[in-house]
Amino acid sequence: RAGGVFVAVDIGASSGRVILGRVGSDGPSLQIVHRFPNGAVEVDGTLRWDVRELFTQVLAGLRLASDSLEPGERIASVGVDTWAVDYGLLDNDGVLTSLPFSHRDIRSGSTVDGVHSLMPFERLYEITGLQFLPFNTVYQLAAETSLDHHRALLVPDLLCFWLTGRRASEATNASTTGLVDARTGDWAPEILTRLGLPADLFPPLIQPGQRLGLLLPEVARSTGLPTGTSIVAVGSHDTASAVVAVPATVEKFAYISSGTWSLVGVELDYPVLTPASRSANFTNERGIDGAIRYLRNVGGLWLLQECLRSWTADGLAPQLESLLTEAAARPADGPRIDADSSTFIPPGNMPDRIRDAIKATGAAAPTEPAGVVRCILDSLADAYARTVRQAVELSGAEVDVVHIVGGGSQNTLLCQLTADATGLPVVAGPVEATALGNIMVQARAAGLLGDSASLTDIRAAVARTADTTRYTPHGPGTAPKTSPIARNRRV
Ligand code: LFR
Repeated sequence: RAGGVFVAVDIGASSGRVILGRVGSDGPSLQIVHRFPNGAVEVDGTLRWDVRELFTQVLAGLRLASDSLEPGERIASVGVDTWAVDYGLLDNDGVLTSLPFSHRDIRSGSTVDGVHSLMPFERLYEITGLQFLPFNTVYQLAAETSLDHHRALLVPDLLCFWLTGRRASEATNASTTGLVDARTGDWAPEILTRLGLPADLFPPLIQPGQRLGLLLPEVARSTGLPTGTSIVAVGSHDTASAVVAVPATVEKFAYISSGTWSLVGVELDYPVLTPASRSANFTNERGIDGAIRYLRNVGGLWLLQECLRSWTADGLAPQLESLLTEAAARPADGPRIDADSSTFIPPGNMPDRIRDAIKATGAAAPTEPAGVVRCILDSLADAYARTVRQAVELSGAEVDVVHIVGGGSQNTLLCQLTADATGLPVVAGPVEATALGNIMVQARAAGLLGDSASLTDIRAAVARTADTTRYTPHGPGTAPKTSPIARNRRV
């Protein structure tokens, strides 16, 4: 089959990338053409996303992508993914009214009780299967003073609107709002009505693989891309795209998409909406082809990123590599914290908050940065193992191997600690799984993988070229491979 060239715009909470993906018969290969920093900005004491600046970076990246083509190549399509949950509000003229709030803003959480008084969490979970996170879109919307004459677009949908002039809600990301029915995959009228939200607050859904539209003429002009270039919907929730590109070669796997957040779970073909799943706070987010991403958010490398930021501000000039080497040399039975705790969600003063959390467990807090780093990684590995175990128990899925993709897959200490804590082999990589998932969904839509290519086929293609490292567990770990529930039993 002939090959094709695609562009992934992939923006995470701490950095963005524009990537050219060439997909040939031997699998995909990536060329990063543009990287830029991202992070919430402070505006009048609130935490916002500077989406206008992000859009400028997207345009710069598209220009670089166009300039990086080899003779004879053309870009078949472009896909956009970012983190989930956060949204921009547009007025009647389609103009953004203010910069979108970050889910790490302190307003998150303040509306939870109000929302639950209109609709108890039990009922919300029964419909959406969405884990409780104080910043889910449904709670953020409740903090808006007025939604009259407003429309909302999740961040990647907003960027796509600016690229094409077309509004749609991409389905995987919509499933993180708390407003989508886990069974139908569509907006849940009962929730919108009971919470007094306009039925048309968000536009109708579009599925990954569908064509959203063509680049606006002014975008084409400023980027050098042909006016006929398509924007194709991908798993615009970065985690959905990352899970597409887990290079699994067996059916029974768990995944950890490890970046600013860690998303830990399994893939199912049915949602699990049981009270036990609700109590364990597992989520049923939508994947590609209607797959369910049954997972839980775990604190993630945010803890480490924030510590590095604090130490840098204190003039310590921390070098991550040497901190990790020192951390690896420390004993395995050091202190642990609850990496899942919502107290770690907002930014600021992370080393002290971690030390306080350690002291609260009765253990002595490390004085050296390497001790804090080791505590973070031990705690993350423990949380990964606990979460894999729970996913197996609650869903009935079986797990033979744990895949770690994303930035965390480069952290050899974290990967080994995860193998040790789970007692399962860990396959780490690819680091750019999100961009790969974004590109492979476009490649399939372009007919490159055959008409009926399944997720398994996509993963096999990714595995052919993916750069991975295998970690073998030392010790028994804690994660059972199978649960007492028969696999594939609908729960
Ligand atoms: C990861 C992620 C998570 C989501 C969090 C907030 O980047 O998209 O899946 O829970 O960010 O949007």
